Amino acid sequence: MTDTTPFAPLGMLLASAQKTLTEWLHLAMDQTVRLAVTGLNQSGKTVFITALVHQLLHARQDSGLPFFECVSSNRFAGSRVMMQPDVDVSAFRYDQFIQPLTQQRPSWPTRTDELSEIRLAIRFQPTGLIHRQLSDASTLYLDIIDYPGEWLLDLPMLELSYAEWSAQIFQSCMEEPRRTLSTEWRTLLQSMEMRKADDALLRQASGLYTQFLMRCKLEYGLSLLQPGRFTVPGELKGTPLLTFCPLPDCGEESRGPESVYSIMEERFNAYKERVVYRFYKDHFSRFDRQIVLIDLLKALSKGPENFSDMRVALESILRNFHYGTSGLLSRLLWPKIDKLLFVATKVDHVAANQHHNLERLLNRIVNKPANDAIFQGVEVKTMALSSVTCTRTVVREHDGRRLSFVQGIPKGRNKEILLFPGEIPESLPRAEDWDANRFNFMEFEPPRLIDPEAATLPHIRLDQALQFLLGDKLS
Ligand SMILES: Nc1nc2c(ncn2[C@@H]2O[C@H](COP(=O)(O)OP(=O)(O)OP(=O)(O)O)[C@@H](O)[C@H]2O)c(=O)[nH]1
Ligand SMILES: [Mg+2]
Repeated sequence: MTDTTPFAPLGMLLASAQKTLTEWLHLAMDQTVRLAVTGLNQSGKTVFITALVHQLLHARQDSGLPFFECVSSNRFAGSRVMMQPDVDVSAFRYDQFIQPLTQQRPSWPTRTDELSEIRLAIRFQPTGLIHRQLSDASTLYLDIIDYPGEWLLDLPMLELSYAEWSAQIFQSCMEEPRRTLSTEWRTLLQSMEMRKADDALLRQASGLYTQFLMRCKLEYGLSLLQPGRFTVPGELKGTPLLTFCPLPDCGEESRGPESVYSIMEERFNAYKERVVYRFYKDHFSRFDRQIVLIDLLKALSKGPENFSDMRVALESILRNFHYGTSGLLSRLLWPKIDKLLFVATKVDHVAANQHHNLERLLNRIVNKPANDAIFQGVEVKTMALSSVTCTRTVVREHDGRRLSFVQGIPKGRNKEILLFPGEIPESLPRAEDWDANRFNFMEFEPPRLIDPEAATLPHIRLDQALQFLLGDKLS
């Protein structure tokens, strides 16, 4: 038996150096785009990534992408899923998501509970004379990661100390519904012996805090729930890294080295460093382009608290990305996002004549982050789209008026219905809109394709999103 052990690390080193060199070359030649798909939980990230890959893989045979210039001008030469760049991240299981979506009785992907990654290679004929003379076809590599939306909410914690974070959480618990939902947890804290930490007590306190977060999520659909791993723990379930909770400021005398406060503060800092910072550094600090998916219709349906909770969560998340234009060197070393697309997702939940209002409402919601990004030189666009269209608009006479209905199969049912989803306000809803319970948008089952083998999934404006995000890199 030959002993190859001493050479293995050298071989591995060379392989990884080579990989890095290739990555850098792609970046230097502007041949890689790292797309940040950003969105709160259930905003439609996994479905968007799946639909995007699906459309790109089928773009040559069946071009349902008239506004994606590279395809409509016949310069698109095909695309393929490639080996992903990082060996320590799971592969995004495109096949596992697309198969159920396109079968006779289709179903949606399940909620994401881990990080995954996909790399697509897109071959195209360049338009520039010099490029054309150098080669017949060029390749653009598109890297995308998928992750549970809940984890995104941790990014704002990076800027906060334990005391500041705790104060923020207690402040939010002054208002309903958090006030009532957090009662049991806060009552326990009041009666807890703080001077000496005891493992069982730490677990009880963090357990009740986790229950409180879960109830906020499941009963009220709230978004701003920190730490994100408490509701979707992934591989960290049950570890001390997730065994802490916010504590009130109880004075110096209760902060001895063995006190509950010291131990929880230590764990909070370890969580920030080992979980949040690592996630951020490895996956969130190196994007070139960003799409922010916002489920405005769900937020409207869930009521004013949920709506404002979503806005605060979004704004605090967006503060963690780097925006601006960058030259070649800074693109390699300190990448920045130079194109930002805000999207209202699932626009097929409402009739076509409401799309414009949804876009105007979206503009109103993202006004501040959009203006901040524009100020830093970023190209910004907003649009309403649907990654997978599940309904069609039907216009009918009703009481002498022509009304637009949507027709589709509601989630959990088996038969199509015709329903009037109502109207979308073009600006922020007023108190009387909320009081009148005007917003109640239904969710739908995926469309049943007549010939799933032959057809691509229907969408609304996915091609315009692709054009905005990738068009210039494919020219
Ligand atoms: N009608 C319609 N529904 C959609 C569309 N995209 C997503 N949905 C619905 O939204 C749900 C959530 O979509 P996902 O893509 O799983 O959301 P996510 O952001 O990945 O969620 P997490 O993994 O929990 O963070 C799906 O199960 C569908 O019910 C769309 O384009 N049209
Ligand atoms: Mg997902």
